[in-house]
Amino acid sequence: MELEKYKIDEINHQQMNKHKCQFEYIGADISNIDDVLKKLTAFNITIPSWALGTGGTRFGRFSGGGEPRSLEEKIEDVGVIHALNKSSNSISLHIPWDIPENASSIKALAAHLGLHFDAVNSNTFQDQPDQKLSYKYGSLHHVDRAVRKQAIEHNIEVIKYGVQLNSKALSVWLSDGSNFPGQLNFRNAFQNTLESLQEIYDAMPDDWKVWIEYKPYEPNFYSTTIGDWGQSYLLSSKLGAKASTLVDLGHHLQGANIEQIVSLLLMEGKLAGFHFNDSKYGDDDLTVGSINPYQLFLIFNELVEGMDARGMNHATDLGWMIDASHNVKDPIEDLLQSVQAIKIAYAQALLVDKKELTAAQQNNDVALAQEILQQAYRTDVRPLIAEASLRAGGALNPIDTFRKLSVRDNLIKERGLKAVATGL
Ligand SMILES: [Mn+2]
Repeated sequence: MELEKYKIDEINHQQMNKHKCQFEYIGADISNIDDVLKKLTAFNITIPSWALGTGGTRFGRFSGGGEPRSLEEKIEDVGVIHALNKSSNSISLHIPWDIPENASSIKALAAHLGLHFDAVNSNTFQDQPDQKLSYKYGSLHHVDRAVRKQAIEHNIEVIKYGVQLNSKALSVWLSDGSNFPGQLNFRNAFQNTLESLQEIYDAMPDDWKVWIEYKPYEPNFYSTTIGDWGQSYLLSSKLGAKASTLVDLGHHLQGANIEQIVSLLLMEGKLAGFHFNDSKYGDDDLTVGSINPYQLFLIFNELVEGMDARGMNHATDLGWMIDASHNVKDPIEDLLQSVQAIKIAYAQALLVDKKELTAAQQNNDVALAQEILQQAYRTDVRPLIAEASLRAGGALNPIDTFRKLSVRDNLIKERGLKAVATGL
């Protein structure tokens, strides 16, 4: 289904007076408001193809109805999200869950909805039904060269699909690791991974990038071969300029200072981008900003500061992607909330008074530095996000509009109550 703009406009119209009041109130306080709005409008966050169905856990999965049954329907759902928030103009595919059988018709559908394809993701953490060798003991790090070769070939195949769709990056997450002490020789596992990645790297087109994701544990619980940002950075440094480190917010041990990691990776030109989500305990894949919005703000503060220091374009020079999926919400509402939370954190970071903060840091004025950051964090920037969305042709309040237009009911009518998305 496709959302008609006039229906969104009608709901905006009903909310316009209240919005105008709120926008004028906050606008009076911000000197560079046009610049902030321009940056907010340009800032888009990629929707992963695997998040459009209801997520599951290893214990169960409770489908919500009207889920997309094909890649085409997943693209249509991203189209709905983008029509509402004007901030989700791309989709990231996971192979083999979402193989584009007919690239040109898939591309045409996406373009019709104002979408393009971001990074493609490989999958060597599961065995596929027609697969010759098993990944039970890992893929790119495997002790057996034949298994490594199979995993390398899969990644090269994913690149080929991506090239057909005009993607420009391959995102690699490995579950490779060990469950028990003694199971692995760490150095050999690392070297095998490096050699395998080098073969994949060499097969990439010149204008492509490879993003190397890390994760400390799960599904392996003793060691992960790319377990932290240092290990990922080591690999991406050895591979070359087209390789960099992808930060997934859920892939850290509790208490890790993610904003500091981000700052240093940016300094070295080795930050690929983000998988956004939130967590209370581990890789919970909860809605972005639902648990710790202050951390998200602090990360964006480092991003804005670090990107500005290198003269980078906030909207296009890093990969911004959601990697969250949960089992009790409507997936489209969940994604709308996530994008909203990201844009709020970004807007707040844009409001930080950099000059004053630098002066406070130089003077060791610790209390003032905190005041400056929290002044920005405690600003209710939602009218700014709404105004940016309105100017781009989206909804003032995307979730509210999604509900008022009964989008899910319409999807259930179209696809049925028992429609289950492919993927996780
Ligand atoms: Mn991820």
